[in-house]
Amino acid sequence: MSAVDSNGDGKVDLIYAGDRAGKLYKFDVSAASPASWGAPTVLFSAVDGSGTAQPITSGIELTVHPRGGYLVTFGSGSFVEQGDPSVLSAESLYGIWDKLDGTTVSGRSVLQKQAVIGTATVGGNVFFAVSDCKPNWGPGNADPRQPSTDTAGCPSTLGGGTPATPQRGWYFDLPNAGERMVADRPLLQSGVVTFSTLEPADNPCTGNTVGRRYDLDVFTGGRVTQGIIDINGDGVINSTDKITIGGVDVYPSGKQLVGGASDVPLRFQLNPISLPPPPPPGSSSSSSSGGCANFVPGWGCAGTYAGQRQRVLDVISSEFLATGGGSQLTGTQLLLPGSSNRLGWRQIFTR
Ligand SMILES: [Ca+2]
Ligand SMILES: [Ca+2]
Repeated sequence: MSAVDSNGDGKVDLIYAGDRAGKLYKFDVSAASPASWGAPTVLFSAVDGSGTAQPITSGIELTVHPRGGYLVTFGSGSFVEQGDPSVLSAESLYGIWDKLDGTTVSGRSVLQKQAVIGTATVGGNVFFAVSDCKPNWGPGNADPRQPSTDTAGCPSTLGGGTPATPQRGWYFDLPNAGERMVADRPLLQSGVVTFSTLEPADNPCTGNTVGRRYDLDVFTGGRVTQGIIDINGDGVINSTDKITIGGVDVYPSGKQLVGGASDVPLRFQLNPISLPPPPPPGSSSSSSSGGCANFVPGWGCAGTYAGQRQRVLDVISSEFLATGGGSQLTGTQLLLPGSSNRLGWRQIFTR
């Protein structure tokens, strides 16, 4: 479930929630009187490629869409009932555009498909690359994410080379049988949405459960075009942290987790940054900016610090089971996209 205060008055206006029949509901609770809220809308019904409903038991995360409305992200799958571990149904990750115009999203036929297009093993770890297709958000403004004509990053089997009719989001079918998204929620930060998936072992006593972590561009469902994983473990993210797919070097879109599966990754800053002090009350930001063109009071020169490495921890018993203990936490470097200056913020309302 995810709740939205769309007008910033401290009161929730919209609620998105899924059910075990694959229904993504939207509740409009913007009216002052609960009696006026009305019935929920089924914004989207998640079904696999064969039309079988996909249960939604994970949390939901959303962000503002560049064309207005919200992009609602979630994954499908179930791991709550006794028989769930042996269910090998096809599950998916989704990004659904709610345009807030009263329309619903009819199905995956109006979504851009993404898929794993290659894997590579580096240092004993399995990394993979996801396609780079671009959803067609329809005619309008100069959105940089135009329909893909890149058949290398978006094969023709995914629609590459043939711009699609206007779409309402993206989907990604999890590649392995039994793989599912049952984490508390996706982690969304700086345009990167991270999903943790689980692939239960047939025998729960073996502990050989696996999972995967997918780091996707939230607005395409495809791969992030900058490095975000330190795949060779040298503490630096640079052009050497690429894998070769079809003769092309690309930054990986995720990693296989052996010996367990992550829940929601935690993200924290690896190296504290020495920031200039905030400007004194009443002064203009430029007085303390030191010549920085995009000084942010209380933070510093955003342009200088954008792109700082952060660290993603895959928490839970995932990888230390396979590695036999040790630190019990396995981290990978994360490099946030560095061209966005302000990376993200949350507004806190007083009551
Ligand atoms: Ca509100
Ligand atoms: Ca590296």
